[in-house]
Amino acid sequence: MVSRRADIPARDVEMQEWLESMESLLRADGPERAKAIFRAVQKYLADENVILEDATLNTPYRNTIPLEQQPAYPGNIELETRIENILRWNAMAMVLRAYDSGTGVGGHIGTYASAATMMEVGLNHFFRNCGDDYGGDLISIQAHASPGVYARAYLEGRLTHGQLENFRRELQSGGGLSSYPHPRNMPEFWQSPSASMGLSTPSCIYQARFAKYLERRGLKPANGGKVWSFIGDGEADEPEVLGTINIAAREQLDNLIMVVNCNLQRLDGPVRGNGKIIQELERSFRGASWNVIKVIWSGEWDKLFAIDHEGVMQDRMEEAVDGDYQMYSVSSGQEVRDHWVGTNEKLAEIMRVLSDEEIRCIRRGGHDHKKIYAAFERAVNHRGAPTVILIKTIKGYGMQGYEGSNAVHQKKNLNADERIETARRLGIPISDAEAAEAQFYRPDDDSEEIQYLKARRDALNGPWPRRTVSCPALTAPGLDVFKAQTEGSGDREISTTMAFVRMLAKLLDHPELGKYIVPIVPDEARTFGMEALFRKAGIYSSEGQKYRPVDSSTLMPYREAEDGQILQEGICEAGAMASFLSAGTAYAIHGVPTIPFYVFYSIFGFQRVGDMIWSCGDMLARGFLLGGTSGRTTLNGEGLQHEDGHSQIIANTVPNLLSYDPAFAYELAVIIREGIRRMYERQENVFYYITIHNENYAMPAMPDGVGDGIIRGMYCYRRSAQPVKNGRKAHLFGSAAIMTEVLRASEILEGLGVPSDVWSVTSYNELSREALDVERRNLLASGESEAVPYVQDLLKPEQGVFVAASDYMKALPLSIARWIPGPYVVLGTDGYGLSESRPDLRAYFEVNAEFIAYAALASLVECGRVDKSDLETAADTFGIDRAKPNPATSGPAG
Ligand SMILES: Cc1ncc(C[n+]2csc(CCOP(=O)(O)OP(=O)(O)O)c2C)c(N)n1
Ligand SMILES: [Mg+2]
Repeated sequence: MVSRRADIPARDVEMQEWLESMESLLRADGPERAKAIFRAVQKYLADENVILEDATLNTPYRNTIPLEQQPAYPGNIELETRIENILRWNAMAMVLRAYDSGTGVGGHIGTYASAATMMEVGLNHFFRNCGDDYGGDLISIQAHASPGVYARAYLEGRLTHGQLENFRRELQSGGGLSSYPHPRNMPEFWQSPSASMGLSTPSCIYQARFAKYLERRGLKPANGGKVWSFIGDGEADEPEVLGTINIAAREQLDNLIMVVNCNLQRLDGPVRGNGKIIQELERSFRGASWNVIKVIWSGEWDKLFAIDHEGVMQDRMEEAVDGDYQMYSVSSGQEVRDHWVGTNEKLAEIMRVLSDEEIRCIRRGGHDHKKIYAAFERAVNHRGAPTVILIKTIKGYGMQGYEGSNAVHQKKNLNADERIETARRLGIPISDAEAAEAQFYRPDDDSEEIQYLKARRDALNGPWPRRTVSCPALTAPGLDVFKAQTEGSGDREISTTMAFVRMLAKLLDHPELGKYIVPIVPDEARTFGMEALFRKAGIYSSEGQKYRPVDSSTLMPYREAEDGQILQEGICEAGAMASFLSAGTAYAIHGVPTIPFYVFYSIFGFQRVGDMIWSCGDMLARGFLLGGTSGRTTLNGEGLQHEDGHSQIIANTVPNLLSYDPAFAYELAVIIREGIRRMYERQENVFYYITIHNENYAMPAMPDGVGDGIIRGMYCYRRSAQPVKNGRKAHLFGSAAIMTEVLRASEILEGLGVPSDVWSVTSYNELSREALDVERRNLLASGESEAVPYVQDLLKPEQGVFVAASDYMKALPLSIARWIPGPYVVLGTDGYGLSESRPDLRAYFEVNAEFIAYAALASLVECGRVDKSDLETAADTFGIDRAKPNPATSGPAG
């Protein structure tokens, strides 16, 4: 007789019989056969249009791995618990001492308290560093658990007492510790940043994928290495998390293990008070074809499951919501029993096995070493799909009086009695007075704890975290590689985007650099004219190409290949950025100097995935970001959601990002060559943002002696041949495609007898950064230094008026205003874009040649060099409407 479930009525004989047959099948032929038959039944029903909508997405609310499949634990749990308690204490002490210092620098206790056991099981038994025969694991943790990581490094003797003392005080003598994992600030310690919730998921997914890409392309040995990604359950609400899990399954990333710390709480309160976050996440991940492992209950529950023959306890587990479970974590055993059992006599009977005190203390799976070990072991051995482990814990576990409370996330202080009580409970052998001061505790080097801890890490190739960079330097190519660009295009009109694509093709062909180039596109290759590269370099696909592409007979087929070089990310800028981050950090993670070129619609860069660009800076990524179709008026027709006139401004907010807005192909060539030299030859931790455009014009040959100016941000492109009369002289600054307007404006002015020099500004950002740096040095030298900023020095000999025209907001040219030696008018494209032709857009935004010439004349009028009547005449000739509303604040509708 089949063990009868309570929810099946006794009189439903038919259902009982079906279940009995299933049971005998299972017992006789095993689970695989049972599954096959069940699937056949399900398929039959589907063929009859009877769909079991929720048939397989959720499994019961219990551990995925049953007791009988649980492996033996290979470590010493008693000793590991002792070590864990010391870590818990020191992690808490760091935050408490930071609190006591009165500096208000903050810190978190609750997250690590809930995550400690899973992290310790990983660190003692799984997380393996790179070794002779192993590629090395990349582990990303919940940022707020960082105190526990520091506490461990302290026990290992890798961090000093002083550094712990200076948690969150990085400027203190002897060094401090950053709040969260920040490779930028602790480059020998942290490998990957995670403090901006949600971003570590795409980062880890694409790191796992990029490792496979490197293996398939023969750039890295296929010697394993897992990516472990720990996130919070609240964090899983960030769209980047569930938004990127499909690709991991599609790419069969069995080198990826995500662990969600399901303590059922986020910062303010429950994650899903009225539901179950674990079941919800299970559905999402299973729906995306991940291997899902749930760790919900500790070993103490196993004896209850063993007597739950009718599934009454299981039913109650399914019924209770997270809000109930959270309430249980703060309640007495009696209260839990009463609420849990209610009027259910059968359940009351089962629960009688435990005393009230045992009920109060009964643990969740996330605090049971054996349950965690079983899950981790199964995950590392799973093949063909990524694994997510959903682990149920209590937030602030062990913080008596606070665990599970809604306020626990923000808890930064305990009173003296609570500290002493905590130290006692954790078995920390320090005096009451020391406990009240939250003194750190470190056992002797030859103690059992330290010996064990070190031995375990030695067996796993050394301590974690550790960031070591061992990557060969590349030699930057000579500028002659880009001869086609430096020689100019003759009469042929091309855009900087076309010039870039040709340069990219050249680099792909380069004998030494070629294999390291990683072109990345988010479904925009055709927009940028890159489709010819599909055939040449191939699109990376872990499955190769199982179909004959529709355009196979053309010159530019859509070619996917297992060793394809292009990363075609589809319409997913977050994913593409994560690929850029992976390729840009491969020098540190894998010792492979890949050079990413990520080309995207410039408006969907900073304002769409700016936070990821920020974390590229944190993770010391290298490579080239190319903002295509850039310029508010150069991308005509596309309208306000596409026309970018501000990304250069935002780019300046990323301190180690160099940004350029070049006008000519040769400028682009000089900048890219210099970028390769700095990032891959000199191995500097900078990266590049370059805007490119789709306006075609004849690209001039590179004049002599302008290389340095291009890199520094500005040089004189064309001097006027006319002599200066009555101080009538204009200097026109142009960048990118607006240079065409500036050149035309210069001709207009020349025709009016106003000599004008044309200056190409490749980077206002570089100019202003350098100038501010020089100014600061002079300030500190209190008159001893007379260093002059580059831009000031360059323009010092010049007289006349200065007019800058940019396809970006006026703030960009304005950023160098203080170093201009005369009247300075800035023209730019403040305001929303709109759908129009290029000439009409430029007239509307007041950056066309006529307006530039008008602005120069107006400035000369102010200086008394030109008569006002001449300006009036010019305004009429140029068609300047002086009653026109300001485009910065109006639109086509007025
Ligand atoms: C993008 C972003 N938004 C908000 C925060 C602030 N924040 C830090 S931790 C946290 C709650 C985290 O909850 P959960 O992910 O469940 O982790 P737990 O601490 O519960 O383990 C919040 C809102 C952040 N760091 N990043
Ligand atoms: Mg949480």
